[in-house]
Amino acid sequence: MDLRLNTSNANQTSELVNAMNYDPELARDVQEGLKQTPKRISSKYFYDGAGSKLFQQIMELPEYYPTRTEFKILEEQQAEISRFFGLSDFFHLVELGAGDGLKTKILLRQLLHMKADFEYVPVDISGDILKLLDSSLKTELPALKTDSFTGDYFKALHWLQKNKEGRKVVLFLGSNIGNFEDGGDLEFLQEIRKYLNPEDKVLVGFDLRKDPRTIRQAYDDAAGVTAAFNLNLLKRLNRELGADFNLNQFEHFTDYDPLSGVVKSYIVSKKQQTVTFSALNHSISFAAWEAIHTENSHKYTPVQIEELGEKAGLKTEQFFTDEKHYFADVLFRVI
Ligand code: AVI
Repeated sequence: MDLRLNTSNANQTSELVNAMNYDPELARDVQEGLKQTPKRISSKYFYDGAGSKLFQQIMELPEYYPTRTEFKILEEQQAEISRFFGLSDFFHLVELGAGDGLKTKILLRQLLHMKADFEYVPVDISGDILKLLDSSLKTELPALKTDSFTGDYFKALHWLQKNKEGRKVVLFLGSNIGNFEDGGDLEFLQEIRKYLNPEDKVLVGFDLRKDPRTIRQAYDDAAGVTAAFNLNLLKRLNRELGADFNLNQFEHFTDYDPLSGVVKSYIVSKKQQTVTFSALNHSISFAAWEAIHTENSHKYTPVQIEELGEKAGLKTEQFFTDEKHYFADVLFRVI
C-alpha cells in the first residue's frame, strides 16, 4: 500500500487538523450568523494573517482615500493636535488598536519634540504586532516611555484604570469607529467614557460623508483587492472550521447608501448550494444570489459626530480635517 499523501490530500489533512483545534467563539458566531436571515458574519473575522496583509494593500489603493487623508491631517496638524492634548501635566497616551503605529509615530515625535511628559500605551489584540511596534519604537524613538497591553479594548481600559493613575488621552484612529453595527459606535464611546475621568481626552478618526461615488469606489477597487479581502473570510472558514466553500461560486458585492451613510459589504452566493463545516458537523444552504452581510462602514456628518459625543458624555473640542473635508480626527473632552 502506498502511504504517501498527494499534495491535495496533504492540504486537506492539514486543514482538518487546523479545523479540529478550532476557535469556539469563531465557530459559535459563524454558526449563529449563518442561521439568521439575512445571513451575517462579523467583519472582526476579516483579520487573520492573510486578511491583515490584504488590508495593508487596501490602504495603499488609489481609490481608498481614508488612510492617506488621515495621515496628511496628522502630518500637517501635528503641533496643534498635540497642544490640544494639554501638555502642562503628565498623561498616558493610550492607543486602542495600535497596529503598526505608523500614523501615531507622527504624534509621538511631535510630543517628544514639544517636551511633553507622557507615556505611550499601545493596546492591540495581537501580541505579535505589539512586539514589532515595541522594537521599532526602541530604535526610532529611544527617549519614549512605553508600556503596552495585549488584549481587547475594555480589558485594557479596566487594566489602565486599576494600574495607571493620572490623566489619559485615548486615541482611536483610522475610522474603525465606522465598522460597528448600527448604534454600536455610541455604545463603544459610552463604554470608553466609563473608564475615563473629567478632563481626559479622546481623539477619534471619522470618515466623513462625501460624493457617494467616491465612497463606493473606495470599497470596490478596480484591482479587486477589497473583493479578495472580503472573500478571504471564506478561505479562513475553510481552513479553520473545515468548511468547503468554493470561492468561484461566491462573489464580493458592496454598495453605499447616501441616506443612511453606510457602505454595506456582502458575499453573494452565485447559485443554490450547500456548504458543509466538517469541524462542526454542520451544513448551511444558500439560495441562488443569497447574500452574507460581512461589513458596515459608516460615514458621518459633523453634526452626527457632535451628537454622538454628547450622548456618550464627550464634548467636541476640535475637528482636525483636510481641505476636501473627506476625513476628520475629532478631539473630545470627557465631561
Ligand atoms: C478597518 N476599517 C476602517 C476599514 C473600513 O474602511 O471600513 C475596513 C475596510 N473594509 C473594506 N475596505 C476597508
